Formats: sequence, structure tokens, C-alpha cells
Amino acid sequence: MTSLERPLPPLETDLKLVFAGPPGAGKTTAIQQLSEVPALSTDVASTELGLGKATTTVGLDYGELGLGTDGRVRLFGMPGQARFSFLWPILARGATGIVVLLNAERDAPLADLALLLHHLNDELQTTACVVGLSQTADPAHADQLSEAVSATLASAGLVLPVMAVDTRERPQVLALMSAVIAMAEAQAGLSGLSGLAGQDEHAPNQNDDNASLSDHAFPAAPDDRR
Ligand SMILES: Nc1nc2c(ncn2[C@@H]2O[C@H](COP(=O)(O)OP(=O)(O)OP(=O)(O)O)[C@@H](O)[C@H]2O)c(=O)[nH]1
Ligand SMILES: [Mg+2]
Repeated sequence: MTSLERPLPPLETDLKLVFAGPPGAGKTTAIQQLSEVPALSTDVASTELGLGKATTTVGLDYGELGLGTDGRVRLFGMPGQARFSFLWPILARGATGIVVLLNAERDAPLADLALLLHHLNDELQTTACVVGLSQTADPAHADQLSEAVSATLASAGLVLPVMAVDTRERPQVLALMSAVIAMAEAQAGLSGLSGLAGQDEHAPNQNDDNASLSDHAFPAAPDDRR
């Protein structure tokens, strides 16, 4: 058997993270920030749709982030427009974690959340999930919205972390991702995974075999990635 015919060894750690949320919440931006491979984008011009931005996703976003020599996080971004809601549960299937992004500057962020709860209820009830509020230039509005989001989630039986995020800032997106991975670890007993790549001299638990995924200091983005 040649090396080409030999099957690739299975990845020890293969996580699937899904970004959900309405148009302009920053799903595509977040995946572009995180991905270490050129992110797959299916964006098209959106100027006629009144979304207030130049492009919108009409399929999915895809990116990957390495975890050591034998692990990775696969990143999936949903198309935010309601007309694509049939795709949301399909893309969320088998996810390790879901990051819900809400755009605080949209007309009705709570209605956006309600739509997600309607179409992704089963997935949100059974999968580790965090909520990121983007476009939070007005802190008072963000605080108010954060409380309202938590209340809406609670009425659906969900108690989830809600935090502000600027998806253009990689460290903030990493923090969101680490939070959801930590939740997934706690829920599924995944803790203790080790051998993660890219740890630098500043990383905690560098030599700690018991370091969990959520402790991992992910590698910096290559300069030419944006
Ligand atoms: N001011 C501000 N802009 C942001 C923030 N987060 C993201 N953006 C910008 O908002 C836009 C988000 O666009 P996308 O990433 O395409 O949003 P999306 O969620 O993928 O939207 P759809 O694909 O249409 O569902 C981009 O232009 C970002 O640069 C934020 O916190 N503040
Ligand atoms: Mg998008």
C-alpha cells in the first residue's frame, strides 16, 4: 500500500463550532478572524437587500483552527437571513458548541433571537452554547439588551453566558470560543485533552498534561490572513 492509499489517521480531537445569528452579527467576520486556513466564504453582494453592509452569506462559511498535531476545530458560519433558516439545523448537526451572535444595532435583536430559538431549539437545548453581542458601541444599550437576552433565553429554559464581542477582534472571538469549549468540556467530560499546538511562552499550562482545551492559548493569526 502506498502512502497515498493509506487512510489518514483519525484526529484525536475534532471539534465542530457553529456560528449562528442574524445578518450583520459578524459570523463571517468571526470565522475569518479565527481560521488558520483561508476561510471559505459564500458571500455575495447584498446592496439590494437593505442589510446595511456590502455582502451577505448565501451558503456557509468554513474555517479551521489547529489544535496540536492531531486536533482541530472546524468552524461553520450560518447564513443569517431568515430565508435560509432551513439550513440552520442542518449546519448545527453534530456541533460541539454553538456561538450565537446578535447584532445589538439591529432593529429588533430579541426578534432575531426568537427566530433562532424557534429554528434551533433542539440544538440549543442540547449543545454547549454562548451568546455574543456585537455592535455594542452604546454600553447602556448593551447592558439593557444583555439582560433582555438572558430573560428571553430563560423563558426558553436556557441559562447561557451572554457577553459583548467585537468580531473584528481575534482575541475577543477566541475568548468566546474558549467559553463555549469550556462548556462543552463540562457537559461532555472532555477535560484533560492535551497536546495542543501553538502554545507560546506566555501560555498557561504549557507543560501541563491535564490542560484542557479551554486553557489553550491559540496561535496568533498570520499577518496575511485578513
Ligand atoms: N462597529 C462594529 N462593527 C462590527 C462589529 N462586529 C462586526 N462588525 C462589522 O459588521 C459586519 C459584519 O458582517 P458579517 O461578518 O458579514 O456578518 P454575518 O453575520 O456573516 O452576516 P450574514 O452573512 O449576512 O448573515 C462587518 O462589516 C464587520 O466588520 C462590532 O462589534 N462593531
Ligand atoms: Mg456571513
